[in-house]
Amino acid sequence: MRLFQTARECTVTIERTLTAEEEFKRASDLLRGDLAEQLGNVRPSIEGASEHLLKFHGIYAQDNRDVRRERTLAGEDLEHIFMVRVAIPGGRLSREQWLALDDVAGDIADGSIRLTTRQAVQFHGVLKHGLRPMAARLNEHLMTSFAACGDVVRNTVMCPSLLVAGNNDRLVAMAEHIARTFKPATRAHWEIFVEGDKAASSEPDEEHEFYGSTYLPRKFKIAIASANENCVDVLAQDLGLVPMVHHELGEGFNVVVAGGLGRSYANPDTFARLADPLTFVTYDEVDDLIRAVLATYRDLGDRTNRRRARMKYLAADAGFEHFRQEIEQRFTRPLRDPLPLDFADADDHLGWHESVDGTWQLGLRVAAGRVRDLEEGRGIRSALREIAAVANVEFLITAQQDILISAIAPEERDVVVAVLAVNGVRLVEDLGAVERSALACPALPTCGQALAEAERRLDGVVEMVQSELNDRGLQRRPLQLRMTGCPNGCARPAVAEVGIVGRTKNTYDLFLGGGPRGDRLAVLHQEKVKLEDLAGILRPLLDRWKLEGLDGEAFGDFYVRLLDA
Ligand code: SRM
Ligand code: SF4
Repeated sequence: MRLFQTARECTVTIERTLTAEEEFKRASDLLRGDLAEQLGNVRPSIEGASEHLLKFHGIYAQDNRDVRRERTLAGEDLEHIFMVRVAIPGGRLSREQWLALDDVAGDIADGSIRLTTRQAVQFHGVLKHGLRPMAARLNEHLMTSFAACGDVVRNTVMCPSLLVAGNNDRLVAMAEHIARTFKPATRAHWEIFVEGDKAASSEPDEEHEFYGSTYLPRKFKIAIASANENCVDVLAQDLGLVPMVHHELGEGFNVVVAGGLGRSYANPDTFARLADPLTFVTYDEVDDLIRAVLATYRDLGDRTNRRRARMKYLAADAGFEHFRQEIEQRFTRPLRDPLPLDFADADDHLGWHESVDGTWQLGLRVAAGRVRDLEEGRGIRSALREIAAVANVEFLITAQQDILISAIAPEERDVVVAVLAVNGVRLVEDLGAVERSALACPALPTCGQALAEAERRLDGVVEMVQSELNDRGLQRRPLQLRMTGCPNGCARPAVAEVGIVGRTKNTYDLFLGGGPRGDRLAVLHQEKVKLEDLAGILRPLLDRWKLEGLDGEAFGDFYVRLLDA
């Protein structure tokens, strides 16, 4: 039985209700719109349909929300700024690339490099006239913001342990391969942002053979996880690949599909959903499988309502079996049963680890992913810059917003440690249990969707929760805390042990009971909590965890056991 019509069969009905964004894409001349003209004018903003197209180029039009009200009251224009996201497949950067990012942060952005929960990099506070120079500088160092956002396959995340050269060579290039295959083919970005007036714009350009001119209904996220631990939150992804060995077929991937965490208060039919196991494929089959899943989404995803355009809703509305049949049809052969998945707790990869080639890797926590000096010329930004300049290392960004300095030669370990010490960068041994794993999204003042603070309040919240643990002698017990300014869930609070989700300017919904393995959704414990009341709400639960918790039982597991009792 066929549950869906194909996109072609649906054309007549869909065309009446397509979202404005679908029309913008179709009419955009392959993502050009009037971006070139708008970039050239003296206004500080980009407006109209091109503001949407800008996202495909990795750029978000924002305004400084700290001054929005006073400017509006004074009848002044907003302070227009831009966020630029650089897609970094698997989060892997050479030292030259790190230095280039650092230069760009200082010369064109607000002096910080923001590591994201998808192993990418964001720059904030970029002015319009800085967008073209930034694109050119990134391009010189083989980086780009193109397709870091927009209705395409987003930055593919990958467990850093799979990326360490020599560990598993076949996996090392996988995230890059996915990025190359599913990057839009149009030359628009290079023409408009990189080459500018030098671009030979009269040459014909081509649509991507897979996407066509309307790309995907919305974003699509892929992760490659380790089979042992779930640091990338693979079940929060549209498509997750877990390298595993099949008893008959040998090496391949267990595939999970249709996860996603975003919700919206205004749309009660939106929800977080964990991915379901789909199948096991061999290495030879994985490209076809990715394409089949994506084609299902491209053809059948909702292009009439962007709030429900993610693939998870397709699977949920149709029922997983029907959704699976649609994928199978596009895969053109039967899908095997998946293998069982059994993750251990997520590894944060912090601290020292020896690689199989004899080099070392040092994982450093970056609070809320914000690489910035806290005093002039001293701090984590200066430290990473100096290390990149003097040592022959690589950098890996993790899905926990942290950074790993990789490929450190044994004789360079002391230099690295000395530079970090001079800059006051704390190593994992000096971190509290809560701060070690805490995440926060950027929220205010840059994010246009933020209802409440997140990144700027994280330290205070971490300190408060840590102090509650300390008071109970639980200071060494890990507790995963994630905070976001709205229910879009960019720091993945929906799978955290403690998820703090912005509801109004001063209140948050408190979610508890996600798992440290990322395999369980947290449940709403209390709505509209003020941060000053958080400790009081957690206190009795922490008391019971201490008294009634089983040996080594994680807080999230304990909380769910309490609910079930
Ligand atoms: Fe996100 C939108 C930041 C990971 C779900 N996200 C945004 C925007 C672009 C706000 C906007 O649309 O105007 C935020 C930029 C704020 C700023 O000022 O920088 C933003 N998201 C982030 C980052 C930087 C958070 C971080 O702390 O690192 C992450 C960048 C990822 C990257 O490098 O590509 C980020 N966002 C996520 C994740 C987690 C993940 O992918 O593992 C999620 C939940 C998973 C999911 O997709 O379901 C997530 N972001 C969203 C959503 C909700 C999507 C939905 O299904 O409805 C939005 C809203 C939207 O797309 O309209 C959103
Ligand atoms: Fe913005 Fe909400 Fe994402 Fe935070 S969770 S960055 S507030 S969209």
